[in-house]
Amino acid sequence: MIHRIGSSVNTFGLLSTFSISMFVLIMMFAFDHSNLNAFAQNQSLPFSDIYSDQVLGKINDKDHLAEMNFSKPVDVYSKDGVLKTTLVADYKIGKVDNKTTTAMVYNGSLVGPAFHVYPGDRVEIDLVNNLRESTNLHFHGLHVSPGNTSDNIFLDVQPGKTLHYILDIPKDHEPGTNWYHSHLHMLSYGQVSGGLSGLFIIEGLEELLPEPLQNITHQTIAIKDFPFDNLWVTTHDLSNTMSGHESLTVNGEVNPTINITSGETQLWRLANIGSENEYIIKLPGNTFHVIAEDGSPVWEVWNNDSLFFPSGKRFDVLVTANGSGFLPLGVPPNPFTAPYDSHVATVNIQGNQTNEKPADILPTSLIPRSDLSNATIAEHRVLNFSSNDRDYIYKINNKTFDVNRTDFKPKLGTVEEWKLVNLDKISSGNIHPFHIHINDFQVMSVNGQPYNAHGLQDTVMIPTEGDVVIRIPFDDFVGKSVFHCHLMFHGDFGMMGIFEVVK
Ligand SMILES: [Cu+2]
Repeated sequence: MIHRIGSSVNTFGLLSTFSISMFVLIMMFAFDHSNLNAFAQNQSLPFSDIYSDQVLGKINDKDHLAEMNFSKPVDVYSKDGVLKTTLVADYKIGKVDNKTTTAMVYNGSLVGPAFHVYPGDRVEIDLVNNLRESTNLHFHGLHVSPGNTSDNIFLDVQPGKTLHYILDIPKDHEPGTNWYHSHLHMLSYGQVSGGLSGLFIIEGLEELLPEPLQNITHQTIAIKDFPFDNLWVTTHDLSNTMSGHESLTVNGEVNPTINITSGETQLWRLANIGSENEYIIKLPGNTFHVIAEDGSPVWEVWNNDSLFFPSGKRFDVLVTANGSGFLPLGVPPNPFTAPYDSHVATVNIQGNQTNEKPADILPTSLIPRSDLSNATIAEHRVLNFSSNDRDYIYKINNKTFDVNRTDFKPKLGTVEEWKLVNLDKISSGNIHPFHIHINDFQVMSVNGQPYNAHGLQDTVMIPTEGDVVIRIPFDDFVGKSVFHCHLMFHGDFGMMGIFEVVK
């Protein structure tokens, strides 16, 4: 079971083989420059231009230094049904984990502002591109139009330009934790690694909780691996995610403290808003009660001691603090990045009481079940994911992404079943977190075993030599968008396709 991955011995093996393969990949980057040159020529190498002399001059000037602000993300709420705001993408220098760091950030902050909107709201965002390369925006988890200047990842906001995004959030949009980030093909990995992401919360989740829980304390826990440190600047043609020079951040801080009182129940919004790292989050002696996954409230609340977060994953959970003192909000040690990722944050449990029995007040369901098990399937499709790490080629159905090719044309109002097959060997460690824009899906089976879905999701990990079967309802919006591997390096290097919902 994908959710229970933390309790599976195999998973740790999987993760370490993944790490090893990434390490090998990075080392290939470091030493095989014949391939790098080929990529640089067609500008498909992430980061290729970031540290040109021109850019270094810009980021070292005192204007940009003066503006640096690596503090916690700013919360921006809609008002009277409208959220109007500006996102300025620019280079900044600041300190993370006491290391001087060069970043690409929104509004001068390591984590972009957290947007809070309500179903039915209109969102207007001016994206100002002060980078020396194109960028754009994707709203991960939102069920909105993919057209015009809505969640349209085919837009290209060139350097020096501003684009006015307008999103209409449907009145019946599910509440939950989503996020936004740059999604310009071939540059998204570098830009999100560099800092260009933030939370996008659809409010209203607590109204689905039992009355005593509707005013509990919230914590947003936006996890991001941040590989741009001073060493990275001098070795700019490789990701240092696996080279030991990254900082793991939560809300822009390294190892922040999260306060909770013993016996208190809080709502934690956990999100992996980084480009590639995956985490297993656990809090010793405590259990997570999952009330929403990928921004979708569950029809059956489920519990686990650990949660698996590939890039893009979110869980909204209730935690009733058990124990006292300082506990690591943890991930298993990774030999290539230790000690930075031994844990993401520290939880300070104050007091020592358990006067509240969680089972008495916790909900069992947030929304009515809308199981697709008996849905009429309009189309069955098979998507084969395969990697060529040697040549940095990542394919779906033996094809790399082509903006001029529409892979699938689902009909509006139908449900399709997609079998996602990972052809990569276990030894390669290439798990692929599948993500589709606009439309959430239900996981039906994993490796042939029926899967007991608790709700819908938009991101699912396809295990090596394994498969996942999903059912996708294509409701409400026509138009083109994409599905892809959310290990953004793979997506940038081809593992992405286009679907167009037609009438
Ligand atoms: Cu992948």
